[in-house]
Amino acid sequence: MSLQRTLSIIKPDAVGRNITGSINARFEQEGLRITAQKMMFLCRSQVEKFYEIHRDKAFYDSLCEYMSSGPVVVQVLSGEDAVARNRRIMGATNPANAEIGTIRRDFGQNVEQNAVHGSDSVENAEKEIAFFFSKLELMP
Ligand code: IDP
Ligand code: MG
Repeated sequence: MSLQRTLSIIKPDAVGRNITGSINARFEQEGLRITAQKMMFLCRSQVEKFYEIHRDKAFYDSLCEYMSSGPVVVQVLSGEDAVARNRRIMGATNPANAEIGTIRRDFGQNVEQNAVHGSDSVENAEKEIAFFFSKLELMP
C-alpha cells in the first residue's frame, strides 16, 4: 500500500443528470479524498489528445464526440492505493458487467456513457493529472 493520487473524470452523462455530488460521496465513503477539482467543457481536439491511446479503436470517434458533448468534472483523488482503489469503486467499463455497489453499475448508462473515467496505472495517473492541472492547482 502506498499513498497515491489518480485522475478521475465525471463524464458528460453524469454531469448532465446532476449526480456529481452522489458520485463524489462514493469516493469519500470509500476513503479517497478529492484534492483538486474543476468543471471543464472540453473541445473535441482536447478529448482526442486525452484518449489518443484509443485512436485505433472502433469506438474512438463516438467516444470523442460524447466526451466533448457537455461539461465534465476533472478531479484528483488521493489516498492509500488510490489508483486501484478508484478502479474498484468505479467498476468494470461496461456497467452491465460492473459489480453491484460500484459507480458504473449504479450510475452508468451503457459501455460508452459509463459515468466516470479513472487512471489505470500510477504512471498514467501522473501523466493525466499533468494533462489537466497546473502545479498551482495541486496540493504540495
Ligand atoms: P476504462 O474507462 O474502463 O479504462 P477503456 O478501455 O480505457 O475503459 O475505454 C475508455 C472509454 O471508452 C470507456 O470508459 C468508455 O467510455 C469507452 N468505451 C470502451 N469500450 C467501449 C466500447 O466497446 N464501445 C463504446 N465505448 C467504449
Ligand atoms: Mg482506460
